[in-house]
Formats: sequence, C-alpha cells, structure tokens
Amino acid sequence: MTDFFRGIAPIRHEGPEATSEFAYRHYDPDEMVLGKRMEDHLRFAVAWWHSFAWPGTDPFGGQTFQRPWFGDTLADARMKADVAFELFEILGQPFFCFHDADIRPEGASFAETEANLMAIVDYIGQKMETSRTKLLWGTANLFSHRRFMAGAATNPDPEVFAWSAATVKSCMDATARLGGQNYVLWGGREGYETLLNTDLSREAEQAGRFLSMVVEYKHKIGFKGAILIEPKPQEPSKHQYDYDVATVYGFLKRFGLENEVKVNIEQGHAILAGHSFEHELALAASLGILGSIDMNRNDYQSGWDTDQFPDSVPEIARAYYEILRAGGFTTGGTNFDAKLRRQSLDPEDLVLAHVGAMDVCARALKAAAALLEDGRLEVARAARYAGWDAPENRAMLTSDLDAIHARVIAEGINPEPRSGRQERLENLWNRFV
Ligand code: 3MF
Ligand code: MG
Repeated sequence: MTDFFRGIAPIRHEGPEATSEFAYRHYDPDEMVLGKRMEDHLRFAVAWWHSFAWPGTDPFGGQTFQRPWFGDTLADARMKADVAFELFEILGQPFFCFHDADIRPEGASFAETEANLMAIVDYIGQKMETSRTKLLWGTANLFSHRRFMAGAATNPDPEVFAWSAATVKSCMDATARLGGQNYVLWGGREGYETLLNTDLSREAEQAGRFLSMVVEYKHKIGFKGAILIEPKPQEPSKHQYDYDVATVYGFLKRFGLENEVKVNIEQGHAILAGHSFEHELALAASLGILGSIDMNRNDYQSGWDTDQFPDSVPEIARAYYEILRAGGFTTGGTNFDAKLRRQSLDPEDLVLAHVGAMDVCARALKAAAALLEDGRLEVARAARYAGWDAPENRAMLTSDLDAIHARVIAEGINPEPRSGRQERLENLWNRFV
C-alpha cells in the first residue's frame, strides 16, 4: 500500500440524499437497467495516461503535478501501478486502459524498452490476480517520442514504420497477456503538416498495409478482443487521416477491413470534427462498427482537445440513447480519457473527478433507458417512414428510374409534405432528461 490517497475509503452508492462528497449518488453498479446491471452497461475504465502519467503541462507551462512516482525507473513504474490499483479499488472500477509508454520506462534500445514493458506487464498481471479490475484496452503510444514526429505507419522513413510495427506487436502481446477486451489504434501523427512534403497515396497504402498486419497478427495469436480505430480530425497533426467515423469507414472498405475493425469514438474528437457525439455514435452503429467510447468533453469555446471529465447529463443522455438503441456495448466500454485541470493538485481531485463523471453517466444512462422503455420516440420515428412498409413503395429500392418515372405518371403521385414534429419530440425528450 502507498499512502497517496491518504486513506480514502472505497466509494459506495448512497443515493441522491448522500451528504458526503465521497459517495455515488446515481451510480449503483447492481441497479438493473433494461434487464442488465448498470455496471455491465457502462463498463467504466480509468485511463492510465491522464490519471497517473500526465504531469499537468500546457502549451505555456510545465509540470504542476508532483507525484512521488514521476521518474524513469522500473521502481517508479511499479509505484505508479500500485497507486493505479489503489484508485481502481477506491472507485470499484471494472476496467482500465493503458499505452505502453504510460506503464514502462523507455530503454536505450527497442529490446530494452520491450523488456521494461514485459516486466511491468508481469507486475500488473500479478496485481490483477487479486483485483476485480480488468483491462478494457491496450494501445501503443506512437505519437509522443520524437521518432514519430512525421507519423508512425505513415512515416516517410521505413525504419519508423518498422519500429512502429514492432511496437504494436509487443503492445498486442501485452494486451493479450493481460486479458484485454480490445486493442486500440489512435493515429495522432498519422496525417500531415503540409502537403508540400506529403505523398497522400503512399501514406494511405502504408496505413492500409499496417492495419491489415494488425488484423492478421490478432488472428495469428488468437486474440479474441476487437481491434478499434479512434477517429480524430486534427491535433497534434494539422490534418489526421482518421478524421471521423465516415472517413474511417471509407478507409476500412478500401482495404477490406470493415468486418475486422470497429471504432472507439471520443466525445471531444467528435466535437473537433464538427459533429455531435451522438452523430458519430449513430453513424457507427448504422455501419456496424460501433466498438467503444472515450467519454471526455472539450471546452466548446477554446476549440482545443481539453479532455475534461463529462459534466452534462442532457448531453451524455443523447450518447447513451444511441448506444442502448444499438444494443449496448459488447467488448467496448466507457473510458474516461479525461484529465484533471492542471490546478487540481490533490489526490482527492483525482478520485472525485471520476466519482462525478460516473454519476453523470449513470443519470444519463437511466434517462436514455427510460426514453427507450417509454417507446414513443421510436414509434414516432417508425411512423415517419411507415410509407416504406407498402410493398409497391419498397419495390422502388430494387427498381429503376424508367419504371419509377412511369409509376409517378400513371398514379399521379404528388407528395404532400408532413411535419417532422421536431419540437414535439424535443418536448418529449426533455420530460425524461
Ligand atoms: C488523443 C486521444 C488518445 C487516445 C489514446 C488511444 C492520448 O486525443 O484521445 O489519448 O485515446 O491514445 O490510443
Ligand atoms: Mg481518446
């Protein structure tokens, strides 16, 4: 045991009347929602990078957090893991997520870095034997080190491609060894700064082959989890190739991977792409590639990826409505890819940020479930398309322009516009949220 959390006791559900800050008011893991435990719907995960590795820097200033495990030895990495599992226990968290660079010190060579990774993976594996917390996903950090400044898979230098492929192999091994339920790829540097030095065709071919190798390796080692791409339009690259869900789907189709790879959708990334979170979720669900979510918002005014904990029940309810409508998570979950504000120095801040976010998500989930159970929204949606139930109308989808032209003339078709009833549906929505 470390003394980092100063004896904070495990957080329990005490209901909306709770008086302590250190209580769940709405998140009750055992409460049944649409026939399933709340914990099994939400599948919360703590992100190792923001919670334990991020030093509190911003573009104008350095480290604000002074954590006793900040350092680059294996002993520091083990203390970081000890503190991580203490937070998981305080929160009763079912899952965590990590990048290789969050959990191990960098070595002097690839082999030494990999040996460090596997040493810490063994250590985390031992801790997991006596913990309820499982691995939602693992991933490789292919964006922080200077070698990745011009990309990983899409780098013009084949040696960086090689380094990245070798790194992903060891991170997939690590994820599989810890029983990970997914493996994520986020391509922060897979994009460009200027077209003046960039060959888009080559970079797309490299990215396509790289992802195909990831899928081949998954099958080779018998990894049962899902492979997920995390879309983001820009930041750190000026333009990123995995811009949004629609772009990723086009890329997957191009390389024949649409049945092998799904998406991990982040609220903040959706906002950066000029979409709502629910748009990205609904689109992924309709394409059959909805995998998992990163539940962290951006600041709407700054235009930056500020990775803040969620605080808006109405906004998050729209997201869980789409997730529930799609049948809920299978291997995916709700990862808080969220960091404290850099002035939030206290260990209590780290605990209570998660407690508040989990309560927001729980309220949102319950509101979304109540709306689905009520059913009126889905009845209204179905009614709007009811004309397509008639066989002569459905037949148009396998017909041709000539035949439809003849039908319009023969039947004197002359459509009468009908109300979309948006405000009435918004009123219904707001009665639940
Ligand atoms: C960046 C992100 C990433 C991804 C993570 C997964 C550093 O905006 O969201 O967090 O979630 O890298 O690979
Ligand atoms: Mg993310």
